[in-house]
Amino acid sequence: MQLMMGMRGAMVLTLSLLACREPSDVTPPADGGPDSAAPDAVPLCIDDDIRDMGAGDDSYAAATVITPTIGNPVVIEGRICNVTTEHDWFVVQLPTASPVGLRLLWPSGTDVVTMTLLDASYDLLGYTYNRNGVASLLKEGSATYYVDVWQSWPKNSGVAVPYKLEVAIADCARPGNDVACVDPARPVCSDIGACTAPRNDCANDDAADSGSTDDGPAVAQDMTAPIGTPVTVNAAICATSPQAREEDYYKVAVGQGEGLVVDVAPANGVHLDVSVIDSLGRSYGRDDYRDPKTFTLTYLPAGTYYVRVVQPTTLETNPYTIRVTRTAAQTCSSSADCAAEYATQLYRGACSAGACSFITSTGGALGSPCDSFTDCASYWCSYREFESHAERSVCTQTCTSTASCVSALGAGFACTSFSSPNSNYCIPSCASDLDCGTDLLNSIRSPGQPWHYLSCTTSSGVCSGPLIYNGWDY
Ligand SMILES: [Ca+2]
Ligand SMILES: [Ca+2]
Ligand SMILES: [Ca+2]
Ligand SMILES: [Ca+2]
Repeated sequence: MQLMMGMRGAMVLTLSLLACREPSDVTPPADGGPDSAAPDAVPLCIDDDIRDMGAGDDSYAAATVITPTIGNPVVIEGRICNVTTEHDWFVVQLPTASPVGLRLLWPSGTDVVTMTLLDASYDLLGYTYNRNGVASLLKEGSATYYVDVWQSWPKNSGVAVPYKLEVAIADCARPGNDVACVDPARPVCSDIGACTAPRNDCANDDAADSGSTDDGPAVAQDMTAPIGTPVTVNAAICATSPQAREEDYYKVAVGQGEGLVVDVAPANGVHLDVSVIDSLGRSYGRDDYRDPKTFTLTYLPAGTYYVRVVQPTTLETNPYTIRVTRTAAQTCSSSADCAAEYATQLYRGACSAGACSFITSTGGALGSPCDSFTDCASYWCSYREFESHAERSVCTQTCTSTASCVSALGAGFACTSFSSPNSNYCIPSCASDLDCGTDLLNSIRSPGQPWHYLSCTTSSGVCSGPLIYNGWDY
């Protein structure tokens, strides 16, 4: 993309970028955004930063060089105003082509500050603006990136707004991918996808968070003990949020075919988010709506498993207790064994060497066994989280009638009956609500169950909704 500077160039850039913005990154201002009207009188920029003294940094040719290394972000402090010539350009130069993470912070309010990211050929990689005071971009594919910081609202505003620009090599690829951070000094995958040091923000936290922390898998507390011997840790946690970053990690090593029971009991009635993951970050189970929670996992492949605890809703520090128990090894003989324990365990459909693993093949034809959408050429797998009899799960397709399912997949299949016609697909005929699986977003649990199960009409074998999606029934 050829960039032209000056008011007319800026307008062209704005309009073309609006057409390709990513919706998740962009909050259009309600009362106007980047200026596309004719220019008014333009004031000078007052209180600009030191890089705008002298020749300035208002074009990519005059960009300030940033050379982040693996580790914590480079932090640049600057000021930006909305006069037509004021842009702050940076060029990020990395040793090799690597993902880059950027975060821009400024006082939230009415000011809209915009960050544009280009590659070495000035092709657009990303674009974000809002008035919330924080904007992030995480992109890959280059060793050289150009970053343009500019103010798009209010228009013709000559008083500079302070900002901080954080730039890092995104060595853990995506925010929260803590398992990719193997250095105990930098165990946390930050909001911009870089392994960073923990922040230790909580008051009255537990012993594991004083001094060093347990904020990533690389520094997880080891709860491995002999089979059948529970290990209990009394801990505490505050919110994970921009104000207070806190996670507690635990790990346990198991042998082939063993199981785990993980109990997490918060005090003070607070809700915790708990996940059990493997060394690749794959989730093995969930229990989102019960506090206290219990996860029961079976037929695990030998390896190290991690329990991640976060407190999403309240800032203050609350105590909780975690108990982990290894259970005796069993040997699976078929995928039915893998499906037998289903209430809080995600189905892993491959019985291999006596343990149950995720199916990792891709492109499966209709009727092929599956445990996730990526196993199937159609991207439709009939498995629905925490259903019973998941061993019947196969690659499937959307449908409008049970007759079409029988035609495509054979007897014993039915078309779901959700309220949105486009979300129905062929699944094995149900004999109970548990066979239908769950609506993960519905917090009203079925009696005696950790989840809200969908409804089975036993006479027809049809599962029906409604489902909740982003707050809407469909
Ligand atoms: Ca400036
Ligand atoms: Ca400038
Ligand atoms: Ca803690
Ligand atoms: Ca912690």
